[in-house]
Amino acid sequence: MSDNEDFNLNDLDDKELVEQIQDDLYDGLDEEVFEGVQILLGREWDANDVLGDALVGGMKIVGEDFRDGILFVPEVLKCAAAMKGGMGLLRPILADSSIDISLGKFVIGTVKGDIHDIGKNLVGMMLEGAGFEVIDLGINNPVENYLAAIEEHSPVIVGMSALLTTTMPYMGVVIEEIERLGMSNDFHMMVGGAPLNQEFADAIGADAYGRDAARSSEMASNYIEAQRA
Ligand code: B1M
Repeated sequence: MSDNEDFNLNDLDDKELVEQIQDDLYDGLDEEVFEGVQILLGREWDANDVLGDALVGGMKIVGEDFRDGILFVPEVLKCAAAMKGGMGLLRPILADSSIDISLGKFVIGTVKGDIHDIGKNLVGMMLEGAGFEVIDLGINNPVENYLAAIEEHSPVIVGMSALLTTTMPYMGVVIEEIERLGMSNDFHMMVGGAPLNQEFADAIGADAYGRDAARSSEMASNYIEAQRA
């Protein structure tokens, strides 16, 4: 019998379990990540802490080794799949809103040339939890997709996500086109993604810069409440 057969995630204390989930995420072990998240939730951990400490913490390590050429795209794809599995468990909890009244529609999508969607999906979950109806355009969106969604859904906020320094300028293209069409007063424009900052958001004329999922959803809710006051 191998050592592994004796190994039980339940036997680990919280700190060890968080580290184990990070390791399993790194190794792309989706079932183990799922089970680890389940155990932390069973120990009455707050879903936001599970997300931040175990999943986002694990993905940070993956990102560093990806940058340094230790991990490659196929491996990182497995990590991303494991992360999504864990997020699937947290989704109903994070999106469990006690707010009855919808804050309105929030269109969100990753911009053209960019296929990163984990952060965008997280932002979407938190927005749902806050009381928005989220229209998710997915990844790799040209300006036409945003315009079509705006026409179809009349959102209160339009959000764009970019994870690459090469794709973030495309957010400016979308905002310019929206301004050219005279639509910029009809809704708020929020941008976010790891390489962005407030300065960049200001430079391209975005109304808001969302640093992370929790702050983005708080900013969006505050904006709508101020509009309604
Ligand atoms: Co890519 N990748 N990747 N990747 N990837 C990064 C972004 C990178 C920083 C890795 C690195 O070098 N350290 C680097 C970008 C470097 C740069 O531009 N300066 C990089 C690269 C280079 C690439 C490729 C070019 C690699 C290649 O092919 N040679 C390629 C590009 C593909 C493309 O998009 N065209 C590529 C591919 C991939 C995978 C497909 C393998 C996979 C994506 C899988 C998926 O998303 N389904 C992947 C991954 C997973 C990453 C890292 C490791 C993790 C990203 C992530 O999910 N983070 C990433 C390294 C890193 O960021 N540390 C990396 C966790 C997530 C919760 O955080 O996405 O930042 P984040 O989202 C946060 C905030 O940014 C914010 O809230 C979120 C939650 O708190 N936020 C918003 C995000 N969007 C928002 C929108 C808002 C508001 C807030 O308002 C609307």
